[in-house]
Amino acid sequence: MQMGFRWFGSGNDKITLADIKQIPGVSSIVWALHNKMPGEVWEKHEIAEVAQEIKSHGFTMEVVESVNIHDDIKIGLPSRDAHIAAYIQTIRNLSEFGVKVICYNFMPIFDWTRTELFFPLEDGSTALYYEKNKIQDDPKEMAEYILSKQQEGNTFPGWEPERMARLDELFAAYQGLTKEQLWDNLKYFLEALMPVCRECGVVMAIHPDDPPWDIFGLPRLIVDEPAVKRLLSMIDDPHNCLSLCSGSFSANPDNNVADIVRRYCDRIAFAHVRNVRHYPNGDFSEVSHRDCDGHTGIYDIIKAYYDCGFTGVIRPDHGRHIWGEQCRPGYGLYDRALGIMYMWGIWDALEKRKQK
Ligand code: DNO
Repeated sequence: MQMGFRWFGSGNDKITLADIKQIPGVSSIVWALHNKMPGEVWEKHEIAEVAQEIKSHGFTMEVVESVNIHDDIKIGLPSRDAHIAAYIQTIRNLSEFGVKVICYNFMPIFDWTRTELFFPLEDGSTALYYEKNKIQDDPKEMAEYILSKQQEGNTFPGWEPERMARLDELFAAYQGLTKEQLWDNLKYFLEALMPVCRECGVVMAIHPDDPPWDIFGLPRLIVDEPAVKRLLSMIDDPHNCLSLCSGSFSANPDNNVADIVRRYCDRIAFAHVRNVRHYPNGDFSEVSHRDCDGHTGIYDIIKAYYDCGFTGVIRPDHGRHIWGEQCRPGYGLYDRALGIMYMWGIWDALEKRKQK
């Protein structure tokens, strides 16, 4: 595996590339142009600026997370073709800078969704938390809560305030869209992209829905193993892959992430590793990466990647907020660095054992 670290860019992240350089074994920066709205072309001069910074610190930048998808594509409006053309141009531009994997998601309106961003854990740290009961009524209340935690220069991925300001309009546009139609629209989008992906050597890697179930009446697709199977066979092309996020899938205790890794390893282009703790009422909280702190099965997952000979980028996903760090929810330096050391610990032990 190559170890990656998500970085939100100069001026948009308190963590610097120099900080990241000091975490053992990180070779790849997982990046994006976070100021771009879905549908906008990422211009070469904008990419070049970030590329120069990342490369000057000796990192690779082959994974972009995310190039977000315009709602018109998800809804299947006639205007989708223009947005797809813009997306294709972005793929071409990114490929010129060595980008090999584009992580994206196909969730209607909301990206990752939580009801509490700083939930106190018993050890004195805080972490992201999902309370099932709160996601039944008013999407606006939830969105307002999440946006209220955004600070200047500290954007949340997938929660563009400009889009959130149009929630009524967006809900109206998605009104009546069925799961099957959403699958069709995903297929249409990917089919249009595949020729350029082949030509440019870029893989589209979908991120699972987080959490993996419908919310506020909006359909969600990438929720379990049958959905993964459907996605990969719907377009059976090595450029149609997964960004396997362990925490997203394992919010549903019926999902076995290590099993998904073993079955689909050759179609996993990028991985997020995160641990989740379930509560009997269906709520869940995020916890440290240590296996016994949650229910995701981190050891089994890393072992599955190891056994499959995974060579792609793996990054720690959300961490807790520890030692008083003031940071973007889930994306502090300290706990993600601890997560990396835990993953290396497992990986190195497996490697040493093999050598004996
Ligand atoms: C949240 C992230 C997601 C992810 C997108 C990928 O922390 O895991 O926002 O980047 O869903 O498109």
